[in-house]
Amino acid sequence: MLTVFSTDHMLRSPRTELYGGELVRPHESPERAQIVLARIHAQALGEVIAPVTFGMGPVLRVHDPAFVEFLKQAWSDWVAAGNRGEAIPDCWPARRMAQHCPNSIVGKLGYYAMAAETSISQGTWEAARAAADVALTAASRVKDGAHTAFALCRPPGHHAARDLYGGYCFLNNAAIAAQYLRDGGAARVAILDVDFHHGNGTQDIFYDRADVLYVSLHGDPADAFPYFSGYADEIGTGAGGGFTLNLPMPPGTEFVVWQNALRAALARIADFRADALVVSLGVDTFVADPISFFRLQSEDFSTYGRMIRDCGLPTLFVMEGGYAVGDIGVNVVNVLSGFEQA
Ligand code: SP5
Ligand code: ZN
Repeated sequence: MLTVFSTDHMLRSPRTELYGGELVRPHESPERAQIVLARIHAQALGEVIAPVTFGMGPVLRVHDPAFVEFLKQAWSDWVAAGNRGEAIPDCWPARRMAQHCPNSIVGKLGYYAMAAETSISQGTWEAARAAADVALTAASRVKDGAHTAFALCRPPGHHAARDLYGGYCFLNNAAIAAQYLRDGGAARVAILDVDFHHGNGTQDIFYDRADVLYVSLHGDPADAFPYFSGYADEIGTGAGGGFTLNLPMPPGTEFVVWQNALRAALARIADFRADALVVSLGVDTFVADPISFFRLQSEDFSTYGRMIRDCGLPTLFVMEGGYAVGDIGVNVVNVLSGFEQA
C-alpha cells in the first residue's frame, strides 16, 4: 500500500494541552506519526511519498474562508496581542449569546473553537495545511485508479467542522479528501469513522447531503468527548436524512461488540452503493489508549482491516487519533496489512 507522509507534521508541536485542569504535554504529539512511519518501513508496507501541494482550492470546498484566514493568522495575532503562553480560548458563544465573530483574537478563539484542549502554537497552520495536502495526494491516487492508499496525516482532522477547530484538529483531512473524490467524479462517497471519538466535524460538513454517507463507531458521547455530538438520533437533515449513522458504545466495550457495530456500518455502506470509501482511521479504540475506553487488542485491528477490505471498494485511509504511542505503529499497520492480505 502506498503511504503519503510529510515531515511538515513536525511543525505541529505544541507544549501544552489543557487536561484535567492542568497544562500537560500533549497526547497528540509528533512522535505518533514517526512511530507509524517506522512501522510502515519495518513491515515493508510499501512506498512512502511526499505530498503534492494543492493550495486552498480543495480546502475551501469544505471550510469557511474566514475560518481558514483565522487559522492562518491566529498564532501571529495571539503573539502580537502580547500573550506569552500558547493560544487557548477562555470564552464561548454559549446558549442565548450573540453568534458574532469578534475582532479580538481571544474572542476569535472562542468563536472558532469547539474545545479548549487544543492549543494553537507556532507552526500549527503550516502543519495543518501539509496534512490536507497529504490527504489530497493520497486521494488523487485513488481517484486515478489505485485500489487503496494511506494518508499519514498529522494533525488529525475529524473534529474540525466547516468553521470549527478543536479535538486536536484544524482542517478536516478526511472531509477534504471525500469532497475531492466527489469533485473528481465519484457520485457517492462513504466515510467510515473508526476513531474512538465521534467525528463531529465530518458529520457536520455532510449532514444535509445524500451524496456523502457518514458512518461512525465511537464512545457514547454521554460519556466521552466530544460530548455534544454523536448520539444515535443524529441521522442527517433535509436531503441528508438517513445519510448519517451513529453507533455509540459504552465504556468497556470489547471487540466482539465493536465488530458487530462494524458489520452494521459496512452493511449500510454496501446498501449506499458507494463509489469510494474514506476511512477515518483512529486507533484510540486500543485497550491501552490513555484517553479512551474501548478494549480492542492489537490483533483485532488486523481482523477489522480484512472486514473493511471485504467491501471491495476503492479505499482511502486517513490517519486520525491513537495515543498509546508505543503501540500506535503496530495497530495502524495491522489495519492496513489486514486490508491488503488475500
Ligand atoms: C483526533 C482525536 O482523537 N481527538 C481526540 C480529542 C480528545 N480531546 C479531549 C480529551 C479529553 C479526555 N478526557 C479523558 C479522561 C480520561 N480519564
Ligand atoms: Zn479520537
